[in-house]
Amino acid sequence: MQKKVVRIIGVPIDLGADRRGVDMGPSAIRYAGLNARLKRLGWIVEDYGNIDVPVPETREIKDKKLKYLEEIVQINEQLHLIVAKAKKDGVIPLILGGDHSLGIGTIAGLALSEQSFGLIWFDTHGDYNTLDTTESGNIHGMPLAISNGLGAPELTRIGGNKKKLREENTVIIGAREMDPQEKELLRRSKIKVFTMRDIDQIGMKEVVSQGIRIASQGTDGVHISFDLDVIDPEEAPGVGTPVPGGITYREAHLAMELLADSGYISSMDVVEVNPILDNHNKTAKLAVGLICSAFGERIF
Ligand code: 5AB
Ligand code: MN
Ligand code: MN
Ligand code: MN
Repeated sequence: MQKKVVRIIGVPIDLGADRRGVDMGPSAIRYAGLNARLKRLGWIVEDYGNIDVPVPETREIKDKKLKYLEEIVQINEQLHLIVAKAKKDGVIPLILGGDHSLGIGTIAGLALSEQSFGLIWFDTHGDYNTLDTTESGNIHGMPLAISNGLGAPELTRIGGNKKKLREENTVIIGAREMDPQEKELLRRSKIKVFTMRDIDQIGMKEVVSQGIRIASQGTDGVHISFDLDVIDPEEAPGVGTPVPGGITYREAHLAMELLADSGYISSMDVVEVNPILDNHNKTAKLAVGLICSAFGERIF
């Protein structure tokens, strides 16, 4: 049997968020032992290293509605080509963030591939703001909308002027905080939103089963974009935007285990780990555990 290859791509960006610190996410996740554990699971690990990202203090905010736009465009232009190359090489891209604005480049890169994909977005937030709806001007609150062709043209045109995702194959899991206009926009889309209430009512197992069904229907694979802030801050204190009432440690693992069992995972982002706010790298260690569950690690 051919050995499976995962290609790790670090994106140390925090220009998309207000708080500094998530730029150290890729280091923290590697420090928590990611590569060795993936190898132990039988994966061939190709670590690409990190993309070049400018330091915020060397730049200025030109547009308060789209903070660090130029820099974020330039980073996602780089990232989308690297992700497209990984797909072409037939390896699984695993992107380590960094803030969630990198989702723009990942998805634009995947969209260049001949293989189609569904998308499961684990997040507290909808990340569906546009230039018109954003209250913060932070681009990490926009990547899902951008990938669906909504928002600043400088960002939607990365990787070509088309929608990068299939709405009917797109799912959000774990939502519990969205801006009013963002909610309206999401309601008008075909994106399926599973809120924390859905998880409370029907359980993570059922939510993920339905999510997999939606994301895999008629597609060649499923991309997982995992924002660590979906987990309760008790378990994941080191995130850019902590919000109470998140999913538990085990719910997060169960979700990854079910996804691994499905055999559909074709790429993954793990974003918003903030070592400055973390407690002895707890959140980065959790991120590594979740990646391993998604890549086939079993308790027994
Ligand atoms: B994250 C907020 N909706 O637009 C905004 O962490 C938060 O990638 C965005 O999910 C959170 O600034 C972005 C208030
Ligand atoms: Mn997010
Ligand atoms: Mn979030
Ligand atoms: Mn955040």
